[in-house]
Amino acid sequence: MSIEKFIEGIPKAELHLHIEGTFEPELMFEIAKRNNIKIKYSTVTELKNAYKFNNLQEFLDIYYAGANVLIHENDFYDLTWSYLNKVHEQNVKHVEIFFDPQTHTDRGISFDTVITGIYKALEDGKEKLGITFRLIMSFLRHLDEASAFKTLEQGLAYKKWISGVGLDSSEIGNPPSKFERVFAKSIEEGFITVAHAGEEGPAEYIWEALDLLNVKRIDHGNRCLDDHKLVDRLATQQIPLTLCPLSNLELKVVTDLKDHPIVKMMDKNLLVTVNSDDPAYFGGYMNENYLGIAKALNLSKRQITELVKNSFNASWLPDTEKEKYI
Ligand code: ES4
Ligand code: ZN
Repeated sequence: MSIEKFIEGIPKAELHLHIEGTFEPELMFEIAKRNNIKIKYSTVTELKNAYKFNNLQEFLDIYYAGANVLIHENDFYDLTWSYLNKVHEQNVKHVEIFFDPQTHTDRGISFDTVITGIYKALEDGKEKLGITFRLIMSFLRHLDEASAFKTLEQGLAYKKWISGVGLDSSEIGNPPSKFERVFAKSIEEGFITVAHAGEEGPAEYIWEALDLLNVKRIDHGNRCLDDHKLVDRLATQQIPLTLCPLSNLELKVVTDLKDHPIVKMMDKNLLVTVNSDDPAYFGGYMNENYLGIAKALNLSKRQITELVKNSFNASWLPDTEKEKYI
């Protein structure tokens, strides 16, 4: 069997996905039209041509601009439903997805509108497509602690729907320590914590995420390789890293997929997983991410199977559910 068919056929889990990053240009134009909002670009092609990034910040500027057209509950529903249908075709069985409440509440959209639209689609996805899910509310680290606290307060009313909290957006200059108290309160309230760390930022930020935010997974974590003591810690405790190969390529975290550290990390006994991050912006969903590294790094089917098993292992599914896949 070809490597393509093998990747397509194997049941997969996605653990690092920003729902706002699944906003395909075609849907963006459709929603902008019905909401009477003008997009800076006049055609889908023109918009897609703007997707050329030299770093994380250049991407974030376009990503936040795109999210501006999302106004009504059904916009958030359509965004999520369209993502679920896409990954259903790719044999994705379980998703743990981020949403960024502040991206929307800061422009006057209510927390309820955002989460209800997303959640209803996830419920429909479970019922109609058989995709199980967890939802993670992510704080924007370029904003202040007070704003994160306010967001946490808003999330408390939806505790039943939200499994965890995360930390994303502009990493350099916004260390995990900035959110130590918000995360402590989040844990007190029963949320699991994760954080983006070591994507562009230093290994020190990964230490902080572990020691100050008590995270159960590190999102990205590429830069851990700069610090062998950190690698030891992550390997010994089997803290999962949610890697995003195409994202790393598009944001110039790596210059070529052939240089992607995933195999080096597996060799160091790190619990690494493959994810798509912001697939509408980075040119691929789950299968494209797996295929990208499989080809660039000449991965065997055994290595791909191991990566897939890692994802189910690192997921927040109960053991009885995990066992179906590992
Ligand atoms: C993100 Cl790739 C990445 N890094 C940090 N924050 C983000 N938000 C959406 N995508
Ligand atoms: Zn991310």
